[in-house]
Amino acid sequence: MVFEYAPAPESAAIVDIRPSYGLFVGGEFTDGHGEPFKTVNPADESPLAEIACADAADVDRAVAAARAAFDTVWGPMPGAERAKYLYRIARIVQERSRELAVLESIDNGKPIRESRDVDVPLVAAHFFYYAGWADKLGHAGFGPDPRPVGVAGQVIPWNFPLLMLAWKIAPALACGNTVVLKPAETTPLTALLFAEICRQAELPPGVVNIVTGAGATGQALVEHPGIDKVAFTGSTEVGRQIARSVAGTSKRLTLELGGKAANIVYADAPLDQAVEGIVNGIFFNQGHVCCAGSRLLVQESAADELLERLKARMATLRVGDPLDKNTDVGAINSAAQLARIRELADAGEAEGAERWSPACELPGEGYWFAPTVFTGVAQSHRIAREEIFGPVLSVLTFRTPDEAVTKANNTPYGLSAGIWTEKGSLILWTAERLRAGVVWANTFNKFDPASPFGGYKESGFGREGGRHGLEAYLDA
Ligand code: TAP
Repeated sequence: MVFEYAPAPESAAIVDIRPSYGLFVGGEFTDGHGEPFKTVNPADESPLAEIACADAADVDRAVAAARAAFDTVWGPMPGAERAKYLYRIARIVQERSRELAVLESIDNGKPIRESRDVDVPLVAAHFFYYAGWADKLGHAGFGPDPRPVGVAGQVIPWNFPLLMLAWKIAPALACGNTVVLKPAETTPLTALLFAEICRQAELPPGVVNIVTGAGATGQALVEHPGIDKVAFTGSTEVGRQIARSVAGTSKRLTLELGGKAANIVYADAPLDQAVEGIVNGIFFNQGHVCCAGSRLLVQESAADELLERLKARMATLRVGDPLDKNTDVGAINSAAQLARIRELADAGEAEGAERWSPACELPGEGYWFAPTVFTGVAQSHRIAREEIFGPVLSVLTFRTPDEAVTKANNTPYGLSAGIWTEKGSLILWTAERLRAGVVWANTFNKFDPASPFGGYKESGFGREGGRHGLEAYLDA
């Protein structure tokens, strides 16, 4: 079967999901030679489309297409010309934002309010932001003539499918690299719609290639000798495997891995504002967020009051249809992820923590988990140590700022943290001592293309976003 490209209808009010999708290689949609797989709607388990699977030979073709485009077109192109394509992509993303948001919510399960107001606008913002850098790289402090690295192999997870794609592709292209990107198996659709957008923008063939498939496709990509750089976002476990496979080669590597962020609330904090930040920190995107505020550290004297207000607020959360604009918490992305969340929540109870969820009726079909809070959590409990990647909050208490910092840093991860207090000096004192790549003060889960993002320790290395995000894609 040959996949014909058909532009989306002019008034793409309704998303046009095709029965099957091919790989995007050298500017064409083509067959894959692996076993095709289905992507399902996590809100009701209905199959959405059949997706081609790239085997090692397909990955090889994609890398060859990216290399040819790098050598002949994209690498030599002046930055100002590359910028025009990135601006064009950004504008098309804006024009097709409704279609992208609906498709993202259908394939991922996230509430439409989030895909519409957060994910897709940030995707456009990333392309606009990095378009602005493309002709100014000589003024970015990397020396007068920084060069692109070459062909980048990029592997992304399912929690922010299109946004992670933008974080990877926008800086790579701005610097003059070409890319082969593998989306997650459970959320390939917006990456494939993005491939159409590349064609609509008349991006030269081979500059962006999308290879769909499971972990084996990702492995074939990161192990391919023809790529110069690996950029990975996903679990710490897979990140470790990738680091091992890249060791001893000349490939550059950046890893954005898991997290177990502490959201620290001091007793003087404005509690209602803190409650909003806690809810946003752990229930945004069903808690499928690497920087989720999954450990609430609350000062003992304010704990009872805060928990009472938090529970009252949780009782107002609407769980259900991701396409309903009133929904706050959508579907869990996959059966596998739901099983992991259940296992960890059960472990929380078994280890002696107290579990609470508001009364809420979950849909009968699909993958669902009610917003959950655990109190009486000890640092040794699995729910305090392991990344749950779901709508589950573990609450611990502290008495002094020193204790807060010690508990916050007592994790192998180091991606993000939050601090809530009226005292500016306490914010600075705490932030200086936290071993976390991003520290939010009196807010949480705020993202901006100009801000670098990345972790310490087992949360990985390298920064994405901002001027720092250029470093990974330049031989300076
Ligand atoms: P992973 O299982 O690690 O999957 C991430 C990507 O890697 C997917 O595309 C996956 O393909 C692919 N993959 C699996 N095995 C591979 C291998 N051996 N070699 C190369 N690629 C391979 O993570 P996930 O479950 O999708 O995402 C959840 C994790 O990602 C969480 O731990 C979360 O914290 C982390 N995450 C981190 C960040 C940042 S910025 N630090 C952002 C988002 C998510 P399949 O989908 O086919 O398995």
